[in-house]
Amino acid sequence: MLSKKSFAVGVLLILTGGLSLAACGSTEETPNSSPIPSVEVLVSEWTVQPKPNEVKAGQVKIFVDNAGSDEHELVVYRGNKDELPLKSDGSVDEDAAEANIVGEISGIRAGFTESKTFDLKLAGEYTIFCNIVHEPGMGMDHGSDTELVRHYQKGMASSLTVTANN
Ligand SMILES: [Cu+2]
Repeated sequence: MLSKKSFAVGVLLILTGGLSLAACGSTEETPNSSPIPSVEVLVSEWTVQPKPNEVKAGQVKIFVDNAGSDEHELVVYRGNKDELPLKSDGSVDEDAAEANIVGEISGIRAGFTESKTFDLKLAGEYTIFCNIVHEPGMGMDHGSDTELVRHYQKGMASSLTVTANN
């Protein structure tokens, strides 16, 4: 599909572009350069792993490191995983969840790290997840048009605990 094709082109560019291009994925910012607390989240197929998984309430900078081979995103939701409204297809209903969605980092390409500062001012349980839905890859010839890959259903969700700041 298109994403596989563009991924292949991206790999070619990196291979032909030399070290300077290959290095631009994750080294431009480090968690320690920021005075506010940060959480580093490793995403890949099909996991979301925050480190640490507990942080104090307030401004929090979240770095998402895509170690997989697929594009991913990270949606930050205030509430338990059990409370997430789902669509009938098993993906998260982001419209229904909107009031409790703090924000998201979208379009994180394979091999890249993206970061954003979120206002996690309310203590409690948060759920961070990837809600990308796409067609199966070219290699999966047993797939059909209706067998879409739903990253959330594959297991791309994890909890992040925000503790009171006092
Ligand atoms: Cu994903």
